[in-house]
Amino acid sequence: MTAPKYRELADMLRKRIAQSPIGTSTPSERQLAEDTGVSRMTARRAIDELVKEGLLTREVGRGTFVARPTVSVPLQLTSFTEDMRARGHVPSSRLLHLGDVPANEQVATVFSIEVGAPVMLLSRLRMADGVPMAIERSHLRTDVFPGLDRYDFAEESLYRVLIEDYGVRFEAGEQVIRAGIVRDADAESLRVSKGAAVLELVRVSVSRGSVVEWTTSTYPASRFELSARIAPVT
Ligand code: 16G
Repeated sequence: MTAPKYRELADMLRKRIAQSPIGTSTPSERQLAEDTGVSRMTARRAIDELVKEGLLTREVGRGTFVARPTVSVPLQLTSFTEDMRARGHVPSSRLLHLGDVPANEQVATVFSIEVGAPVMLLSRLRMADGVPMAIERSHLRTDVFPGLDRYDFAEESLYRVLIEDYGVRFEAGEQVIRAGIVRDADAESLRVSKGAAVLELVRVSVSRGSVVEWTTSTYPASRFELSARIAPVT
């Protein structure tokens, strides 16, 4: 059985995209249909497929462009700022929330504190070269890090502040990765459609035997890849 037409067309476009710089504008449905002799519907399906895969981005009123490649995040106790810089991207953030919230049961269990005790919630939209990559919600112990709310976390790296100003020495961490669907409230900031697939990375990091941070990072699945060194079984 031969592959459907739109798949063949998508394959052809995939090869072209691989050789085009990020941001290159790609032909419109109409143009593509004309150039290749397929129907507009087939051209649309092929483009849709590539948008879904994260290879192309559609910008309303502007057209379709070659998307930036997936960001690769290592499984190490490094910060977003370091990860992005190491890959040649310019990191930036938009502050969404910074202030105390009462610990719910989950937060209280993670930090071994009373339910209702104040914890600092820092929420940020994290970007690479101005493109939204993740929404991060970090919980931190207010009593262990007093005065965290005086920092401008749109500019600052949380890990730099914790290490240099509060003397944290990250010694261990645990990370859980799970698939999910974007929260409706996050879809616009992340520039994905409602219902888009995301990956959530939940990190607990430990310094001097105590949990210092509990962070959930929500990445659109299309912009994310995880890489880890695989150690031999000992
Ligand atoms: C990373 C960490 C996150 C940490 C943040 C600090 C993962 C999955 N998470 O995103 O736990 O809070 O870096 O980033 O890697 P910053 O120092 O750039 O503010």
